[in-house]
Amino acid sequence: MAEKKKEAKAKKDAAEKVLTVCDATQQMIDLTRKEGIETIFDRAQTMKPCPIGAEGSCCKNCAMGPCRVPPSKKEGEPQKVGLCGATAETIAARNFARMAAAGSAAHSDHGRGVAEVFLMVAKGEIPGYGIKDPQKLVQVAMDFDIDVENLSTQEIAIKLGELCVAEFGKQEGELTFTKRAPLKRQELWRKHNMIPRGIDREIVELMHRTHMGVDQDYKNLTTQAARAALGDGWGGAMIATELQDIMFGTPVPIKGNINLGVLKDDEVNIIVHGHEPLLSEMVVVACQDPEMLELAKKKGAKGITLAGMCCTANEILMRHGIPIAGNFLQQEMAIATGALDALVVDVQCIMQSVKESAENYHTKVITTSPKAKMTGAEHIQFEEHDPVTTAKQIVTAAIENFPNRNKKKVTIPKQKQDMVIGFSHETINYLLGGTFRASYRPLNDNIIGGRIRGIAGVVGCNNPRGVHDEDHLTLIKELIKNDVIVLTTGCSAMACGKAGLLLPESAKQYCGSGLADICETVGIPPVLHMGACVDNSRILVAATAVVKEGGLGDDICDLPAAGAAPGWMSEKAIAIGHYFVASGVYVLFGTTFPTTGSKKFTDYLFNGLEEEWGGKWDFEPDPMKMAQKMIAHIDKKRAALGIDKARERVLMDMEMRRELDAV
Ligand code: SF4
Ligand code: MSK
Repeated sequence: MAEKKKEAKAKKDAAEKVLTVCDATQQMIDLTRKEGIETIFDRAQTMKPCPIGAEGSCCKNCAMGPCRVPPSKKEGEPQKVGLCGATAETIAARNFARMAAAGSAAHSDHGRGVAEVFLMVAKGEIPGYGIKDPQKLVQVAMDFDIDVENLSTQEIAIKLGELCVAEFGKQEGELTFTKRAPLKRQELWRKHNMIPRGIDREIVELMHRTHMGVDQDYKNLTTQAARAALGDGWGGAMIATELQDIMFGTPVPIKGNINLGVLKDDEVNIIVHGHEPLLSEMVVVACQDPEMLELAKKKGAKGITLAGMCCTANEILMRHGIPIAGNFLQQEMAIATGALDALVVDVQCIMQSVKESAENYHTKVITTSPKAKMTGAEHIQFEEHDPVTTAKQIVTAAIENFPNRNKKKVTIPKQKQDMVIGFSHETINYLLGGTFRASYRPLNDNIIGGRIRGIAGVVGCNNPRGVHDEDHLTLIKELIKNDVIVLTTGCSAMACGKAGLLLPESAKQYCGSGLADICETVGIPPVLHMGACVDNSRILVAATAVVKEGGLGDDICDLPAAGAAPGWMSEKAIAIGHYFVASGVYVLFGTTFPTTGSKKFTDYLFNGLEEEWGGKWDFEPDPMKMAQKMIAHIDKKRAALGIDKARERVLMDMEMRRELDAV
């Protein structure tokens, strides 16, 4: 009886708990609960995370385990070790390193796919794709020391494609894009043997070193984890971003809109979800094809609405203004609108539960990548040589499914928010400096002068262990209130979009006077949407450009800047965080931190690394405190640069004036 009462109370508490600050999501949580359809928000209440796994104290790297080595509870009690004698710090470091390896592999495999398609495009083997940004092609080719003067566009593209594909399997030397980093950073990387040789090689070596009985020095493991992560940020992810820009266009500011209200009750609704823009670029074209529109009409629909989810959404939003239906935690919610005819997925961040959710409605879940199939889902494989045909097949399947929609089950939330997006590094350069003298000088001057206090990168996922979107928004509002300009990507950018922070007008409402003035003068929002998860590489390039512009030190670690992922969940976030730390940035994670089971290792990440690399990790679950820590770090850097005084608006009295006159 007591058990039953307890269970009933737990259910009541869960029902009353605030789960999201997004009204559209709340409406769908209420609806799914009423209909008895379970979603991630419900599972997060009933399944608690394993405390030993959460703190990185469980090793299952061999069949003598799993071994659990949580911190000793009683004073004087010896710290447990694994059967093989592995210490808590070795186990936590190995687990952390494996997360970094998996995250780096995910971005980099995406990058490899892009490089392979790019090469085929350059050779003229794929109809429908081309070179949309020849200027960027030349710039990137020069990074690879290609003699652009004597080559045609096609020849440059072929050479660049071949060299980019080769970066993945390179065995010796240094990854080409690492040359883009400030010279001081490159020297530091060389000193610590951290420059990646080849993207695949560093990940393989990291997996080897974390195997039972190999690397048992947590510091050595942390360095190789950085080498693999740098191979992601300055390698795989950067290749993905740059080649996608060359093929599909470098983003420029455009208007878009976001949230479940972008779906339409009288049109065929298709959502593309995942991370790669290769197929979705062509789905955009197919949805505008007169033949497809005609078919949609024949089936009783007024048209075709294409929307995105997660980072595939960011990719087609940034380049085409295609609306976003929602971020990571909204994937089941989009299905629950009852108006989704096809959920088309590629790779990463696709919850297996979408198939189960779709069983309650008419939604077709269509997988497209041979790397990511889902039991029970329809598979229409993306044929790289003929993306037009694959895209048309997918759109046709969605249209054919439209008549199966049960109108009584359709509930589309009305929330739909406008936003301005498309802030690539090149765009920021032009916007701040002007087309004829594109430069970061005005940004640097405003930082030095104190109107902008510093720069923050706020990125990453949603995590149902916290309140959906809330941590991102609380943190970012506090930062811009304190004149810190925010660069954002991924699901964090979408949270900002839904809350109206990606509109220039939001500056007046939320920013401190310095940042508000700049935003008004230049006409930009205080939070700049820079793209998908792989586009965090754009933040690295922007940070380097600020260093090279001068006046703010000679390495990334000198900048008044900090990074955060308050609602992270993906292994990719660990890879991103680690390449930012290894690039000299102070990085804070919220929600949970995967190494706290080992005080020694965590202390190394949070304190020891700064002395060696200039950057460091930190954990802060409270977003307000997180903002304060970031601002304190920014102020510390301002003081070190000697520009802290610029922020103090000292009013001169007569005596001070007399002193000045006397000089
Ligand atoms: Fe246990 Fe060592 Fe095997 Fe890990 S590697 S499971 S700590 S015996
Ligand atoms: S989609 S990795 S939930 S940001 Fe890139 Fe969002 Fe995180 Fe996936």
